[in-house]
Amino acid sequence: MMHIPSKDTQIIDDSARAILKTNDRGGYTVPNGRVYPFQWNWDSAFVALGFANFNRDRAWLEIETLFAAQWDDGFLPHIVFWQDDSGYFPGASVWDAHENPATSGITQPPIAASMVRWLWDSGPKSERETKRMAALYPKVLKWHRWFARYRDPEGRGLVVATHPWETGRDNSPEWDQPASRVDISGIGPYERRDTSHLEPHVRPTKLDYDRYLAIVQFGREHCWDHDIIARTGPFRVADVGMTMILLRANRDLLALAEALGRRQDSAEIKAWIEKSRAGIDWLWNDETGAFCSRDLIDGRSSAMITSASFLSFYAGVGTEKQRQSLIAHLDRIERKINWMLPSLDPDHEAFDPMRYWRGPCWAVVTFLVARGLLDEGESAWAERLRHDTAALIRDTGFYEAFCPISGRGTGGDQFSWTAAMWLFWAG
Ligand code: 9YW
Repeated sequence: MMHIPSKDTQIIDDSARAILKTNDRGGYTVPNGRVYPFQWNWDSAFVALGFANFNRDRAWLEIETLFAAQWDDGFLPHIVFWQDDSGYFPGASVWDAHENPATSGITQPPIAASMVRWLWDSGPKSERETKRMAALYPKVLKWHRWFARYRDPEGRGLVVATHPWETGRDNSPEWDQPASRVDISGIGPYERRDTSHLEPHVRPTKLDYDRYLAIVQFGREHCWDHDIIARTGPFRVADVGMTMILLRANRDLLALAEALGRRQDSAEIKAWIEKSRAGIDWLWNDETGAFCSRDLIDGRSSAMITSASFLSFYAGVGTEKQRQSLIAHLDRIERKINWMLPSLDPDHEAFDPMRYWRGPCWAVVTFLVARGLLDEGESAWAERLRHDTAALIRDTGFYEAFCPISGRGTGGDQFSWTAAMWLFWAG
């Protein structure tokens, strides 16, 4: 591997800020100008933390703009198409989900509540910021009510993902089996744009895309009726990542409700938390010794250890024995690669260190896992994850993700959420 000498932290800080400014489209930030020219849901939440480093007003605005696209029923889309751009496929007309603004019809990991709490807690708690927090609070609550109403059809306290894109971990091998029953016979010809910006070997395959589009087609044919989609759609998986993230987000929302004196809401949020804490054990796979996603159609566990498995620390769940098992996995994984935290267990046959969510390290998930480990008293591990993320960025650049073996960048560069993670945490 070519080793670029370490640069001064100040220079990297400046580059990170410059990336956020360059990707700022006025009120929202694109993840990457070429590859992802719209507003993405969980990206914006992470990006807000990056802006908080130098422009708190802009940080709040990022989340406010995202919630300006909330549907009447509380749903918050995964993409908001504020402007047209032919550089991304599938665009607004393929989704045909919502107008003014045009949006996609699926959601993404519900992390915004946690970011609102972080933002407010880390600030001066001035009247102005408290007002902004208080104005966002009911919108976030409405989104979480939407999750409780639509995304737990079996009442297990877990989150069902209805599309791999919803999980934010698009082509994780966890979805290979559940997506294999998606009927792709009705997919006509289409032109991908991602592979004209990036090398195909770092992206999801054609088969993955056929399935993604067939599931979009199902949603469109059912006029994005989320009741129908979550009960009868072709892809329904209890996602370990979204479930852990929502559990933590509900705890953060509860803290905001209490700060605002919203006692009735507190009782409702506490009930969600309790239900999830009790239900989460269904995701524990005893043979694998980890929390894994589970297909709701055939009830099977993925039996795969992914970076999302370690979000149990972030969610604050797991028995002592379960935690020990997960720490033992970290010890084992660490010996197999050079940079933590890979998105898939390197001992798994599907491990592919450059291909998106099948191996590369993603700064955002690593950050959440590190945060959880720190909260749970595993500070040495938390520091190791921070250190590795900082080294990857310092030596390679602000890539979308990184190879855990060579440290090379993979996916887009000048990436907003990687810059944000440097500013808020790693740098
Ligand atoms: C795509 C924007 C998004 C992230 C996802 C990531 C990728 C979009 O990019 O998905 O079309 O491949 O998987 O988590 O929000 O950065």
